[in-house]
Order: sequence, then C-alpha cells, then structure tokens
Amino acid sequence: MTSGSPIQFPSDFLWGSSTASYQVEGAVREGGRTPSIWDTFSHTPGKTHRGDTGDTACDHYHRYRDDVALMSRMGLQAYRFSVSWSRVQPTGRGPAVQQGLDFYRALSDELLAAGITPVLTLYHWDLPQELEDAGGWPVRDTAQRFADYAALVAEALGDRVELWTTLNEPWCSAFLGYGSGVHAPGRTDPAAALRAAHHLNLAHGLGTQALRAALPARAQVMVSLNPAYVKPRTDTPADRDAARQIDALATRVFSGPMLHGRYDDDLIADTSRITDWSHVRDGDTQLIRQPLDALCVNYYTPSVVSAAEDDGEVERRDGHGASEHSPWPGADRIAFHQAPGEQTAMGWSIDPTGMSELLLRFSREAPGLALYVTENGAAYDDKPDADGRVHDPERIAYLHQHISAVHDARAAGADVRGYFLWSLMDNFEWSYGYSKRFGAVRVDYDTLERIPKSSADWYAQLARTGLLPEVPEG
Ligand code: IFM
Repeated sequence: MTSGSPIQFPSDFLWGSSTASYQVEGAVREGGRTPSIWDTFSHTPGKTHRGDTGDTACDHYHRYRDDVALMSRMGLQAYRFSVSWSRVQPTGRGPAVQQGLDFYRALSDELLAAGITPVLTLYHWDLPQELEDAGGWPVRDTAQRFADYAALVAEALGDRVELWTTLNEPWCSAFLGYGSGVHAPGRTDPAAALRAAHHLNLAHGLGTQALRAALPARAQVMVSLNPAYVKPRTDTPADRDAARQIDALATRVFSGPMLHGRYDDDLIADTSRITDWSHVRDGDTQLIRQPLDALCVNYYTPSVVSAAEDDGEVERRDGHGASEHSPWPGADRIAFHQAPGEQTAMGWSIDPTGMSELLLRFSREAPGLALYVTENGAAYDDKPDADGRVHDPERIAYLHQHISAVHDARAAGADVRGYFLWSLMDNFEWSYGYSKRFGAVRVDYDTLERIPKSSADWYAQLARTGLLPEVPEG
C-alpha cells in the first residue's frame, strides 16, 4: 500500500503494451516466412535456455484476434508490435510477400476496430538469415536493405498505421549480437559490433527517409533506444570515468548521431584500439540525424560500474546473459555491480530514478522532442494459485514505482506522451527462453491459454482512468 497525493495523468496520455514478432508470433514456417537470425540461433544447441525456440512462442500469429480482445478488456489504448522482416520480405531483398503483409494488415485492422492504436516497430532483432549470410549488420549494405524493407511496409500499412518506430534497442542488436554473442547471430567480434552499431544508425536514418517518402504527412516516425542509467559505484575519478565510457557505448553511440549528427570524441578515442571508424563515410552522421516526431525510451534497471581494481577477472554482471566476451568494445577494465536493494527474476536491480533521469536527460538534450516510454516492466516467477489465478504483487509494485517516476519526469518538464508495459503477455525472452515471465498476462505454454494476472487488472484500471491505482495490500 502506498499513499500520498493521487497521481493523475492527462486523458490524452497513451497507455499501451508491447511485444515483438519473434517473441510472440510463432508460425515460423507459415505464409512464406523464412528463417531469421533468431531461428538459426535458437536452434543452435546451447544458445538458449533448454534449447527453447520461437517456433510456437505464444502463437500470436493465429490467436491475434483473441489477444486483441484481451487488450480491449485491459482498456489498452495502444499496442506496440514489431514486423518480422523475413515474414514480409523473406530474403531481405526484392518484392514483399503478400501473405506476410496481410497478417500485419489484419492485426492492425483488428486493433483499429477495437479502438486500439497500432504502433509498429520495423526491426526488433530478427534479421533475415540471408542478410546475415551476406555479412549482417557489420556490412553497410544491410542499412540500404532495411530502407527498402521500410518502404515496402510503409506502402502496405501506411493507410492504417500512424505511429512508426524504426529500430528497437539497436544496442542489443549490435553489442549482444556481435560483441558478447549472447544474442543472434552470436558473433564475438568487437570491431564488427561497432560497425554494426553504425550501420544500425544508418539504417535508422535511411529508413526514416524511406518512411517519410511513403507515409502520409500525419504519420509519426520515432526510434526506441535502451539508454543506460549509469551510476559510478563511488565518486572517484576512476569510477566516474568508467561510467562515462559505458554511457558513450550504451547510449551516446546511438543518441549522438541520431539527435546531434555526431559521434563524440571520447567514444572514438576509447575504441581506437578496436576500430579506426573508417566505416563512417562523409555525410553519414548528418544522414542519421533525421527529424523525429518522438524519441522512445525503454528502461528496466540501472548499471552500476567501477574501474576494475586489479588484473583479476572483470565482473561482467551486465544483465544480458553469460559470456566470456564483453559487449563493451574497448571498455575492458570496467566492472559491473549489483545495486543494493531488490531485484527482479532477471537479477536486475530496481531503481525507478533511472526512468525519470533518462526522460529528463533527453528532454534537456533534445528540447521540444516528444518522448514515449515504449518498454518497462519486470520478470517474476509468478505462478497460478489453487484457483488458477495469478497474483503478481511485485510486478504491480515495480510498475507503480516506475510509472510514478514517469509522472515525476513530466512534472519536471519532460514531454512524455505515453507508456507501454513490457509485456502484454509472457513470451520468448531471447537466450532465457520461456524461463522468464514479463507478461501482465500469463501464458500456459502447454495449452497456450492466456490468464490475466492481477497486474493486468491493475493496469486496466490505470489505462481506463489515467489515475495511478495504489498497490494492493498483501
Ligand atoms: O524482452 C525484451 C525485449 O525484447 C527488448 N527489451 C527488453 C525486454 C526484456 O528483456
């Protein structure tokens, strides 16, 4: 139970929830879809928890009507989903497959009929395998392929979808996919990771141009980043410098070119042993800096860092899965620490200050730019009780804290227009497979039955009234 003055959001604040194609759709061999890097990776022994794959996932591809009905019952005003590139353009090149586009048309229409705004993400990590075979994100051409794909999807869905995001969390695509290798495609090459980051930035710039050319003027184009809320473990110059390095590699490597048209000098200097940045061509950073309608922030947990103290092993507790390879090119002597206090089932510590701080940071850095929180939520080991109901008080408490922090940021001047809970339902949590449950709705993976948790009811109350409900006792 928390008390204090009631927290009321304005009536036009958008309450939604998010998912991503590979995490929920299943139907990986239907409608002409070909493998993405996540199909290949998850089918490679040892890459995911118990060898879990997205083959069936939540079967959202077949059950989307029921899922939209569920969203309606939750009072959601918006649903953020991603398009599977290899479902609509199987080889990553050439014409679109109508059946693939039809799925997203039907999903959008079902949402619109229910009064729910579709929010479309073009890329949430599932690169067509053929493009990876041609070099993947470390290769410049992949950015152009993305722009062509963006144009295809915009032409097909621009008449019904108004809110578009280019990329979701390019940090994960670049640094977990090509650096630590805990995500697809599982490569462990720091120079490739930095090239991938630049080509993802370029894809965002070229993709935004392609969207603007194909979409009606009312469409809004955005991007979702997962900036790090980095805290030095102590106030020593060495620890503060560790925090600076991680801020550059986690956040400014994307926000720099996207918002300001540059890579910061300290980032280039820190990584000079790994790359000479000759893959960045004249004009690239200006091209990446496209006018945006909003910047979207995904936030879960802080990063507490220090300078490594000796030549012993550097602690790599950065929350994304175990690897002997670092996802931080050039930042070899930095240790990650658990922040004090409670953690979620991911082992991620809980610090809602990070939410307000990041929103305020971007409102200062890009004055006048609207902001959305496109992901926030928590995994817990919640289970049905004897009556089959799922009580998840920890998730409600987590959401309450973080949504209060969004309210604090708004009160301090950040123009935050909406909040999307991650996730609508339990789903395939990447290398953790189905072992981590982030949903407001439980998915029984044997029967695929959906069971709304108590957090779904709590969130429904918020979405209907804009008034932050208290955390129920017990
Ligand atoms: O499940 C992921 C999502 O795909 C991207 N952001 C973080 C979530 C939780 O790890």
